[in-house]
Amino acid sequence: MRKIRVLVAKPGLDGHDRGALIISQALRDAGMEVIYTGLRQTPKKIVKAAIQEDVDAIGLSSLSGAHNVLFPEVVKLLKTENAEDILVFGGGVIPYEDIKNLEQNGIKKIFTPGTSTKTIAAFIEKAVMEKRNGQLGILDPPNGIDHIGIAVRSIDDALLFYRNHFSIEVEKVVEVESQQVKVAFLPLTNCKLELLEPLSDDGAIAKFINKKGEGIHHIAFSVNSLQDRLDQLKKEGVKLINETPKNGAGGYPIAFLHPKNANGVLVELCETHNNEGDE
Ligand code: CMX
Repeated sequence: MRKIRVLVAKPGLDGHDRGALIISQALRDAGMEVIYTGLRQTPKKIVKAAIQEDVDAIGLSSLSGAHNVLFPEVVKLLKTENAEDILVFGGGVIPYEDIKNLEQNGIKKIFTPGTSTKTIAAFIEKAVMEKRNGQLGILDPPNGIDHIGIAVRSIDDALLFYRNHFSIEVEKVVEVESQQVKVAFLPLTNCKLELLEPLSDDGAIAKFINKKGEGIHHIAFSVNSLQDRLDQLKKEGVKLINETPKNGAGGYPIAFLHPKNANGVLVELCETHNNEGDE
């Protein structure tokens, strides 16, 4: 299989390329062929080099603040040259307000300072392979929030609030012996609440309540292709609690990520779409 080829380019006037050089080396270490343009390139020169070098992707780095003009210009010129199959990534000092606009204008992903080179390499590799194979999916955001898990001492007591004041009713209650937890599912329009009551002093929920008191225990995203996504997250350097999906209390495959990467929030991923209607 052809190696992934990337052009790392510095458009515009800024004269600092330490970051671009570090990224170039990291992508080489990840097995890619990397061509670096050097400083102060015009979008036209970058597009010409990308086509000549037959690259899969262009990585643009800008610290000058001119990204809003220069990055979309590269995308536009690629289109003019019928080379829009070349993916464009960006990095540098780019305010969050600009990112959405850039990503809507054809930049596949903006990496902000602090992103690990492992994450960047894994993302580019996945995006190029998806493009080559004509698939899309696991680099997209989750489909939504499947549920929010709330640790409570007593489901009956907790329900007084949700039933009496919000008319939210229980759909089903499941006991998970192996985890020593009782789970009540409370469906809302696009999301559920999961009330989690410890069945004994052993088990994760009892441990959580003893340490932190009652409260939000985890947030669960609904995703497609759960195993592929876990493999991708692992490659990107995200610490997983479950490396393979397990069967969740809701009857569909789930996996937990370590809270370390999510500011102390326990994140669960659920692959709900295969089992729609079973819950
Ligand atoms: N919020 C924030 N941090 C949490 C956490 C939470 N709710 N639960 C655990 N952690 C932290 C721990 O403090 C620990 O941190 P360090 O590694 O820094 O010490 C880390 O996560 C791992 O926790 P652990 O208890 O050492 O590891 P385990 O592998 O034994 O268990 C976990 C981890 C998340 C799977 C377990 O604690 C848990 O919560 N299980 C799910 C319980 C549950 O919700 N069951 C209901 C049904 C779920 C379903 O099937 O849908």
